[in-house]
Amino acid sequence: RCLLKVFLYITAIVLTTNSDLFAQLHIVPQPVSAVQQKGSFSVKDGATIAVNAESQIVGSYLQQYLKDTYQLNVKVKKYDQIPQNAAIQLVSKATDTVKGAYTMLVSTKSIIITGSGPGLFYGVQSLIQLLPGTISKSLAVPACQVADEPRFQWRGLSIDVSRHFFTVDEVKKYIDMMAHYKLDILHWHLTDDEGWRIQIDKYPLLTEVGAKIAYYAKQGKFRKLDNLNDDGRDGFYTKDDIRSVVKYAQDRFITILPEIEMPGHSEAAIFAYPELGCKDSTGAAHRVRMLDPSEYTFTFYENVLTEVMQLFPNQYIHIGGDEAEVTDWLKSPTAVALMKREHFTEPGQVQSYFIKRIEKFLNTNGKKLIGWDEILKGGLAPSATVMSWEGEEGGIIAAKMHHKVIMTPLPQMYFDAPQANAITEPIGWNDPVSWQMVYNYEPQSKQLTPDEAKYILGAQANIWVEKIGTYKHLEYMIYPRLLGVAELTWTPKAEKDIKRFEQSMYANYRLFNLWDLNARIPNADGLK
Ligand code: TNX
Repeated sequence: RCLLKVFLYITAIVLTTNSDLFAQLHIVPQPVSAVQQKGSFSVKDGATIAVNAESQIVGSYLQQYLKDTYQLNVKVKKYDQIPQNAAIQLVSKATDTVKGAYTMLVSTKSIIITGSGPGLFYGVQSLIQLLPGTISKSLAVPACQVADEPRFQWRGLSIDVSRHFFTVDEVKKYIDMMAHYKLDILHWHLTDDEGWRIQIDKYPLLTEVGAKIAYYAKQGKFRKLDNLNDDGRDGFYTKDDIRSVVKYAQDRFITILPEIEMPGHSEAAIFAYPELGCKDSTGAAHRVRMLDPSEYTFTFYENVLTEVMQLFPNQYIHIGGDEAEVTDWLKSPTAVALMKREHFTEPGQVQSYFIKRIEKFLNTNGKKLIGWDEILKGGLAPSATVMSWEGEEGGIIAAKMHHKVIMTPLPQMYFDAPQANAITEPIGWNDPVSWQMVYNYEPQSKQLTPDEAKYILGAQANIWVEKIGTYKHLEYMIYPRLLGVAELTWTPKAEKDIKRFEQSMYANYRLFNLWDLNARIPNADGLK
């Protein structure tokens, strides 16, 4: 099977790419401008990466990459003034251009990358994509001139660690692969019905009980779950784990957006602390996924968020808000009393009240709230950012209200859908979403005026793992489709070209091979 796989890899690459990889520069996402020149430069064992104080982290990153990937040992040397004869020169320059902008000049004498912190890092990623797919002590890079900057500042991907737990090392590999394609936001879906994955000191049962849902389900103490024989389902991250992932991401210029779900999708938390759950007038929990809008719940979640905010230095916190079964609240004495007091006529207003209270709390602590598009129901919280997943409609409405928006619509941005064939890739819901569909997605809808379109921060691909039981399977769902997301969020709209992209995408399979990345191979099974 392994031999067959190697054979398929090679045929797919040979069939679909130009056999001479140097005939064209293959950088994904396509840079704003990239011009190939005559000749090449070889990065050799013992070469020097010259850095200044600000480019040191990126220099060490490249050094480590060359060692891990090619067993090539290079030196990093720090200078006040970078010498012009060094093989690789990483020149950090504070620029007043777009965040992430860089230039790269590969001549027959040297490689010079110039940019600010993230820009330098992205320049290094472009360099990495020009390196060969075989291990050698001399890596030839085609001479070229690249000038580049991103179109959007939100280039995201999510990971669901609730339905299936992924280890710290797996999350770090996920981050590494995102970084290769210049993505900059990892949305970490840390809580859901099937598991609470983040240590909270004040409420230890969240992880002692809420992170062991599969164990309780096997004992018949929690409802029946799909894929129960998936052994890796349970687990959680300690605070040290979280800090180490945050730092790892930071070094790769990736911001982590933590998500703590409320008021729906909260079954694991309620299982650990039943007092949180929505009850009927007899006091019995009549639904186990919905939080009761009680003072106990608000205090509990404010305490949780206080600990979460300490771990994540970024400005945004995602509070979920999707698929809340708001009609459940009509049976809850707490919610009914709240509706009476606030003169609400329908339970959607309770959802809005809930989110607005949480937003106020976050804002008081210097953070901003993001929620799924259902937070529009009953009135949007004053400064909330909306993630539009049920198509683009919620995002369009929010942008017209001058709220910030991240486009992550079904079907194009949903990577839990099969890539080509629902029979050979049995996920269970959603029609196939091909890499071509992903590539052709345009985040700034025609329904928006140019002024409204500015509220679209970018786009993000989402993946849910109810039916995905291993890290390898997760990679298979994400690649190569993620390369499409990289290009649609980075490359100027006018530069997009699906034929050229297809070539570059296939050229990247030689790197997938080096990285041991389990990407689906289009065409290998006769399906695009
Ligand atoms: C809806 S997409 C969800 C996820 C599920 C997915 C598939 C979204 C915001 N919420 O929690 O995993 O459907 O069941």
